[in-house]
Amino acid sequence: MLCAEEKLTEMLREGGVDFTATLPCDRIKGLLGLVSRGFFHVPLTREEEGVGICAGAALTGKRPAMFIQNSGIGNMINALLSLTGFYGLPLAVFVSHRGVYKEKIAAQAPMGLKLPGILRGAGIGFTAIDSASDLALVPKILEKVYLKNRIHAFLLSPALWEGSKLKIEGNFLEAGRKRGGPPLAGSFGSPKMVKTLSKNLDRYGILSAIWPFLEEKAVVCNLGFPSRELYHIGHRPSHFYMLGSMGMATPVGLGIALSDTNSSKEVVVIDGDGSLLMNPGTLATAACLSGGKNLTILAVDNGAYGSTGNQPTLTAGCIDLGAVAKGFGLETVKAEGEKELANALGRKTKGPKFIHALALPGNRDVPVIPLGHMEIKREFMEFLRGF
Ligand SMILES: Cc1ncc(C[n+]2csc(CCOP(=O)(O)OP(=O)(O)O)c2C)c(N)n1
Repeated sequence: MLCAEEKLTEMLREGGVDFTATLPCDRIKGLLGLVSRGFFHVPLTREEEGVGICAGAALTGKRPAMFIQNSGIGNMINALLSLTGFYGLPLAVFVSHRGVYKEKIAAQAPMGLKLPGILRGAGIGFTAIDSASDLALVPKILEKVYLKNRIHAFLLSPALWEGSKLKIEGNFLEAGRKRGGPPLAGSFGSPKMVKTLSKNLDRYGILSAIWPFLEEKAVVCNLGFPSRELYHIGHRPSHFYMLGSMGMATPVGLGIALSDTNSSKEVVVIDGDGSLLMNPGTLATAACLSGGKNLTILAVDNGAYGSTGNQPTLTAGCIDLGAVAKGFGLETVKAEGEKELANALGRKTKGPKFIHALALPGNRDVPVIPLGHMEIKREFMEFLRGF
């Protein structure tokens, strides 16, 4: 018997889908594994970019489909309306619908709960797929999408995958390594190797190594496992844990640093390669403003969307994140291993500093942060008041 992920991919094939673009969500990692191996597949840096790429593909007569988390709809909405919808191009969007069913992460609720209203308000058709039997609705709608040039969102409840027998083959990086680093199916447009960036420390190892040096500094930490791991290593009121809003850790840190007009106190952002690639413009903003000299951006580059199942990001392919930061004009230090990380943190720079911390992929099995978001904010603001 086929599991829900296999049934859906069969329907996509029968519906003529021939171009896919994905940005991961933990809850659809099995589906993403099948899609990335079975179809022409573009791994995205930002959901909005996928709308443009799929519009281009549709202009050539392709039948594009995107696979994303509902938070990504927030990043896509303008392009969906002013590009795909405006020019009457087809796009099927398969959305991992978070925040509504057995959700452990409170920050998923605001977008998840409001999603139907947002789509309704935008005039975008959508269908809730809450169980395997609802999958029967997909083929007819998909046909309409491509024949009538419509946008349609399929809201995939996590309930759909409950009890799924799909065996996720390790993670994408493991799969790449086991095969000796061959290309992922159709990924990156042209074949690129999947490389591991470090043989040394994983994210937890890096966070443990830098933890003693973070005392008295304002720390803004990336969402997902980075924040969970930092909390587990040792909570301080000076930590602002991002519980959602991928791509916003560095902007938040920059805002804090810019507000300290004497640049007297240090602000450290612990960010990730996936999150920085989603919003790289912020590196340009940080580099070119005259303030924010007290900002350190520590990019834990594990070459993967670690928190959602270690799907490779482009830094595991062809992008050197340190070179990107340097290209924008940031003072950049590469660091691997405990000593280099300590030296990099201690190094004095004239402007904002970018530490390119190379990491092994992987997450430690630590629970979600027990603090509420308002408590995190209160503690952190109190710490900043004494800043
Ligand atoms: C707009 C948006 N798209 C997708 C997600 C799902 N998501 C949460 S964490 C994450 C991976 C972040 O990867 P990276 O910044 O490299 O950090 P890592 O977990 O690897 O340390 C993704 C894709 C999200 N929260 N928001």
